[in-house]
Amino acid sequence: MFANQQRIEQHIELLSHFTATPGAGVTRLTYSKEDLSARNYIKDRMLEYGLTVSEDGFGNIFGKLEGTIPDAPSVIVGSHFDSVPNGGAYDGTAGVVIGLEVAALFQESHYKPAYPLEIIALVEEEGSRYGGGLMGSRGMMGLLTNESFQTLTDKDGILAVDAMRQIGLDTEKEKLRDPKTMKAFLELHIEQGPILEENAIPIGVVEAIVGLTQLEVTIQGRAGHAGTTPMSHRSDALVAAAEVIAAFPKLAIDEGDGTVITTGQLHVFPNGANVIPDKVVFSVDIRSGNEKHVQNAVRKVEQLIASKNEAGIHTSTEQLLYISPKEMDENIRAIFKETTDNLGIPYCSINSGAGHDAMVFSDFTACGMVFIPSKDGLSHCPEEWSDASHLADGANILFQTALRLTEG
Ligand code: HGY
Ligand code: MN
Ligand code: MN
Ligand code: MN
Repeated sequence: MFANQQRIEQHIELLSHFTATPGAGVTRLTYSKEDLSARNYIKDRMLEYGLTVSEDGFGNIFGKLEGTIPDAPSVIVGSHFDSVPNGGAYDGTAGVVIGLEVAALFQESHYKPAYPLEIIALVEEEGSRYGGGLMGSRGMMGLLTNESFQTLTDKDGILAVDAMRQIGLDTEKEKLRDPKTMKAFLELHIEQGPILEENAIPIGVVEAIVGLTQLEVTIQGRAGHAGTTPMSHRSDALVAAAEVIAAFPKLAIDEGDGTVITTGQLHVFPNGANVIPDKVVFSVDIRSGNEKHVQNAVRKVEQLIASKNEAGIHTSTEQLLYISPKEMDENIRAIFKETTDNLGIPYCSINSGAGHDAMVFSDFTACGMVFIPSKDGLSHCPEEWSDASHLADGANILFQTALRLTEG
């Protein structure tokens, strides 16, 4: 039984239509109407492939094929279905689609698993609406307090729980997942970098995922008239922020070992062309495969920001997310490699510079990730693209692995 490449391509194509920015990539924010359209499509396919469908109190979607062993833990296959603003059609979605394909192959093969198979579609991995990221998986595993979730708002002040209700989700549903109900988590993802394509290798078996932290920095200055305020009398929040952000590239390079620092979000208040900015809020994303470098970089960034506390300028830094580097499960990596070999597909071992839900689950169950090449190494942009034949390769690997892990 082999993956149906055409069916996979169709899922990717149809899901890409559920975007708030047609013609400018995929923008699918959590609990938006685009989320609802994608959610309904995913749930319909899960039903079509014989799964029992449910959603938890965060809106994560589960499709379950019961096993013959009563109350046995599930082999879970999936990824996230939200996106970055103006992102691509494959980040996260490819992993959900491969999960759907694995379910379809189980149905077509009439295979009765001993351990249940679950397909999962997770919310808010990117953090595009609520900040931080990995919300659906962290929430499932109890890493978000109920209080913090009940008060969570987006940048327009809309409560997450209200946004959930607006698309018909029940916020009172069970939120916590007992790790004892999880046997393994398998995630296919696009590489989002150039390595596989440059080396013409269709499959990467992920060894480890970088550690990462997301900071939110607020710099408070004093508003004033752009024309009448002498330069010597200013506490310009944006100038202070710009001096800090401009120092990040050198700080990352000096830290070395592939450490990266990015400011992707910056909000200026009151944002008037003739007003001296009195407040700036910006993001700082810091990553490295070595936890020491992440911690060093956080400390140096915080010192740099604190050094701006001078006449009229006040700074504050909040850590929205911190996850240490994570190794993928050795046994699953071995099964991926053996399966890929048996299928005659070339592969290499690879590390992930991107964060993934598998980083969260790996503290609770055995996790494995498989990468497929990204065209020109591009991701988080409308040009993001992967070859459907590589998706089919990935589906075959995850199907065979899921067969092995669900057998008694
Ligand atoms: O930021 C990341 O690495 C992932 O795309 N959320
Ligand atoms: Mn189309
Ligand atoms: Mn992403
Ligand atoms: Mn992703």
